[in-house]
Amino acid sequence: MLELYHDWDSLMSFKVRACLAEKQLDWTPHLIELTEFKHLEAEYLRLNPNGVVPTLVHDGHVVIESSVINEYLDEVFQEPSLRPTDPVARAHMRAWVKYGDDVLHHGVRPATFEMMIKQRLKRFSKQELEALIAHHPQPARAQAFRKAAAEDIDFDQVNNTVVIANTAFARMEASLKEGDWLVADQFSLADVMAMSFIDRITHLGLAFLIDRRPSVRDWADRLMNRSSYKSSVPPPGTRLPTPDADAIERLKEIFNKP
Ligand SMILES: N[C@@H](CCC(=O)N[C@@H](CS)C(=O)NCC(=O)O)C(=O)O
Repeated sequence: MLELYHDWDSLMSFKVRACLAEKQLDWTPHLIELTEFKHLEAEYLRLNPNGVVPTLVHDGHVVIESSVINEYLDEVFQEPSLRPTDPVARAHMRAWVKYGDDVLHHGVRPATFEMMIKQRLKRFSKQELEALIAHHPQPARAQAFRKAAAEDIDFDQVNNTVVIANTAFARMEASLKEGDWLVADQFSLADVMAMSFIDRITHLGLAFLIDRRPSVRDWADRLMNRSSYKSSVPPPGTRLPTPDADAIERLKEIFNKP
């Protein structure tokens, strides 16, 4: 039995949902709502001491870290395989997945925080927020929530996401000129990683960064048409708030400034 502790509008949860769907595996969901700080409750911290989603439980065995979870799923349930057999191609796949963890996940955070989470946090009173974050295992993240609740959008922060995403799409464009998928001609865990990134960039109103790159646009459309992508997208009502249209226009102006 596979159980997934996840939140709908979470990049890393999306990545594991998409992997489960690609491998046509049934799973039992446990919703851990981040904006309600459910990931910081003692019961969940016992499963995942990092206080983050997702967490997989397979026949009672706990597996954490989304990239580790996806490789674990591909190892245990072999067909269809989402990892190339050639060692060089497999290393390239792992490098993309690591880039997703180290660069892209952190890279989208400023825009997500500024344009989506800030809107959501404003509904808590100061006391309610303090009570919720009192047990946060990472003091720096708790401080970021405090700051976020009190401030307006910081466009310099959002622009950090724009710059990182634009660089990522340039790298992806170069790879996609060589083949249909990020690693040569095989759909792999690298493309699964990218699905959640593309979803977030699109929802942030930053799809103009994808539209500038023809191979990335074509690949993103192919990814979005896969049933695994469609079933992993957060259903209506579970999304973080959509950024204001004015904020997106302002970002485009900053981006297009010579
Ligand atoms: N390296 C971890 C990162 C997980 C992670 O940061 N998840 C985010 C959602 S995408 C989270 O739970 N954030 C809650 C917080 O930081 O308070 C993984 O890949 O599983």
